[in-house]
Amino acid sequence: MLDKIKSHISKVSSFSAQTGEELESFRIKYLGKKGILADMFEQFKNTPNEQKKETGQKLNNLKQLIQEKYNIFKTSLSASSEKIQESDLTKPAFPIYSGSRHPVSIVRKEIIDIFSRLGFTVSEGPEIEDDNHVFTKLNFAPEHPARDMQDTFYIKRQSYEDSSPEDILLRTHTSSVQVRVMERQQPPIRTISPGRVFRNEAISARAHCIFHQVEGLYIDENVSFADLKQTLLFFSREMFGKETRIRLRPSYFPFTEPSAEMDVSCKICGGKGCNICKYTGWLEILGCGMVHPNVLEACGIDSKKYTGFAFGMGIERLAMLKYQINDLRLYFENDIRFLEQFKAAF
Ligand code: 2U9
Repeated sequence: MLDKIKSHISKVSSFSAQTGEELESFRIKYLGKKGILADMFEQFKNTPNEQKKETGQKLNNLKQLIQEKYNIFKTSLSASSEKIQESDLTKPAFPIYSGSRHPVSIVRKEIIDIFSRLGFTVSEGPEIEDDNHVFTKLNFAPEHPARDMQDTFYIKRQSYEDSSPEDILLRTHTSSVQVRVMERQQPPIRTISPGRVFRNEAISARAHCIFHQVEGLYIDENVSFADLKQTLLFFSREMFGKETRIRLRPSYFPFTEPSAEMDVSCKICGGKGCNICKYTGWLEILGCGMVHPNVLEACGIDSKKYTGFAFGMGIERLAMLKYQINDLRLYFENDIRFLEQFKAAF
């Protein structure tokens, strides 16, 4: 018996199959119901007890070897038959579907690139915030309507320490990120914060409960309104072309004083008037102002020594003007026919 096993081990070791048929006869010969292995296991029953251990081990080795041989040739023969099919050079190629960047990502990158060239860093922070960073430190009065549940999404959560309710909410602007920068860093500060913001609004062509902003902050000694104007003029010319003009209209925000809204000359009509700019020649693109001294003090910055400017813009709105998109909902629907139109833009 042991000799027989030895001779089969050497035969199986040197076996190779060139075709599926050869492999199949190998399988029938060794692994079939009436094959060599079945026969030998039958004979094994009559092996004297003192030889059973050694014979059993050798027989199992043979069985394992046969199975491995069979598996190796089965995989290699089926792979090579697939290869033959694949190498049909007349077959049409698989189409390569390339994606495109979302218009919000394209415009966000453009804004970041422009301000990076002026030395602004990019800062990020949490979307789930507290009242302090979104409202209180930004000089919002306790009864300011923006704090209202009708404008802001609140999250009910209990404090881990004493189970009291906490003022957790979704940020309504990314100014909260800049409050966090000021808390941990003294001037000079020159940073922009792009990110998602959330407002409790009914969804329509012109409003959405989620949108993207970029806010900017520049704080140092002797920063003036003239610095703000020059920075925003540079930004507008880089973004909309070097012929672009800007104008500032007085406005009000709790966190800046004085405050302004900024328009750029309409690129479509060059300022002459068209239906995009509603025949005014101007397009409103951002809000800005000098950081309120109360905000500086609330964040641990000496308002006698330092001044600063800030600005904020909605990315969807900028992309709407750039690509003449007339409905905000298109940004969030992921309709491939909308998204594919931005393939050409980097
Ligand atoms: C700090 C202090 C002040 C950021 C500013 C605006 C004016 C503004 C809106 C434009 C359209 C938001 O997306 S929008 O709805 N923003 O008008 N934002 S000044 O002021 C800051 C920022 C950070 C610490």
